[in-house]
Amino acid sequence: TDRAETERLRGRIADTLERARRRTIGLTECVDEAELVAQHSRIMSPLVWDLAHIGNQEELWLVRDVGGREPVRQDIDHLYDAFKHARADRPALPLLDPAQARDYVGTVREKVWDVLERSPLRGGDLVEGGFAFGMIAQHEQQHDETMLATHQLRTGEAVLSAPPTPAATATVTGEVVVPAGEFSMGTDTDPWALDNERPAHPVHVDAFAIDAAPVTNEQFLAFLDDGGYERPELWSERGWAHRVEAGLTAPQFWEQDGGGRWWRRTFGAMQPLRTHQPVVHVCWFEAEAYANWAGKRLPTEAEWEKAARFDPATGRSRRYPWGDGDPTAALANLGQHHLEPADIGAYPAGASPLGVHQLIGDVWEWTASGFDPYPGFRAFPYREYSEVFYGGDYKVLRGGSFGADQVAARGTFRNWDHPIRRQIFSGFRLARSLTADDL
Ligand code: AVJ
Ligand code: FE
Repeated sequence: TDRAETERLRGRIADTLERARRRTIGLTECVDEAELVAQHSRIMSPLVWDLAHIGNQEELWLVRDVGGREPVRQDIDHLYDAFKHARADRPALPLLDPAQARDYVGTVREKVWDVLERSPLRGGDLVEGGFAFGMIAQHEQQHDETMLATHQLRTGEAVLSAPPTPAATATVTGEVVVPAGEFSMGTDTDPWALDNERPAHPVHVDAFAIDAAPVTNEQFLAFLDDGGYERPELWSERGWAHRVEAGLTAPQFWEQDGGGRWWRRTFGAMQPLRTHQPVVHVCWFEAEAYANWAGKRLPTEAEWEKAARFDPATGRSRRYPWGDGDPTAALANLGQHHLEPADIGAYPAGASPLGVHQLIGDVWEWTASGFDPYPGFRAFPYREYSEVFYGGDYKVLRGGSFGADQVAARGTFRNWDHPIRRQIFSGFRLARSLTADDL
C-alpha cells in the first residue's frame, strides 16, 4: 500500500542519515580538539568547520524549510556559508568549538527526526520522494569525503584504520569498444538525483574505445620513469606552467627512498607502491600529460556515462554498470569501508555489460569535460549547489571513490573540481576515438 511504501521510505531516509552521521562522528572523534580546530592545509577547512557546516545545512533545509520550524542558531549562518569565507580564512572565524559543534549537530538532528516523522514525503518538489532528506544525506557524505581528504593531508600518526581491500579475482586489461549511437544521459527518475544530473536527454556518441580499468600505479610510474614530468611536449601549456610552479614530480603522497623504491603515504602509514592499484591523488593536468604520453585521451563525460550505463542488449541506460540494484560490498569499493582503492580486477561482479570494470568506486575519474548544464537544466533547490559553478574553471569527475558513500555515487552523479586539485581521491582512465583501422 501507499502507506507501507511511505513508511519504508521513511526508514530508508533514517538509515541513510544515520549512516552519514556515524561516519561524521568517526571522522571527528579520532583526533583531539587542537587537531579539530587546526588547518591541516590552506585548501581545506578545519574539521570543526565541516562538522558545524553539516549541521547548518541540515538546519536550513530540513528544520527551517521542510519543517517550517524556528531557527536553532540563525546567528551562525554566515560563519558556515561556504560562499562567504574562503577555506583559508575559516580558522580565524569565531567558529563553534568542538563541543558546541557536536551539540549543535545533535540538536538539529533531534528536530529532523521529528520533521521526518511528520512529513508526508510527497507533494511539492522539495519533499517528493524524500528529496530534501536525500540531498542533506548526500551533503553530509560529501563533506565526510572532504574530511577524509583532510585526514589524508594531516601529518602525524595514523588514526584511521580499515580492513584491506579485496584481492583481484579477475585479469582485466586492454580496452572495450563502445558502439556508436544515441544513449540516454542523466535522469528524471532517480528521486534523490541532484539538479545537475537532470534532465535525462538523448546524446549521440561516436564509437570509441575506453580502458577496461583505471590507470594503475605501475602504469603511472612508467610515465614518470620515462621522464613524464620533465617533458613539456607531453603537457598542455597551462598544465606545464602548473607543473613547474607547483613543483610536481610525482602524484601527491608518493615518496622515493634512497634505494629508488617508491612508497605511498596513506592516512599516516607508508606502504610500498601497490602495482595494480589505481593511481590516486593526481590532478587533471597530470592525467592529461599521461594520456598524451600513452597516445590516448581522457573520455568525455558523455563517453564515461555511456560506458557506465548503456546496456547494449536493451538500449536502456541503467543506474549502475551492473544494473539497477544498489551497490554492495561485492560490486564496488565505496563508503570508506577501505581506506584506499582496490587492485584492478577486485570487483568483476561490478563490471558493465561491455566489460568495463571499477567505474563506480575506488577513484574519482577525471573526464575531459568542463562542468556545464544539461539541456533543460533547472536550478533546484538552490543556485549555489550547481548553477554558479557552470562554465567555471572546473573539470567533471565521475564514478565516486573509496571515500564516497553510495548515496552520493551513481551512474549519473557528477562531481567537479579545479584541474589543479589532487587532494581529492582522483584518478582516471583513458579512452580514444576509433580510426578506420579499428572499424
Ligand atoms: C560537488 C563535491 C564539488 O564539496 O564543494 C558540498 C559538494 N556542495 N557542499 C563540494 C558540496 C555544497 C561539492 N562538490
Ligand atoms: Fe557544503
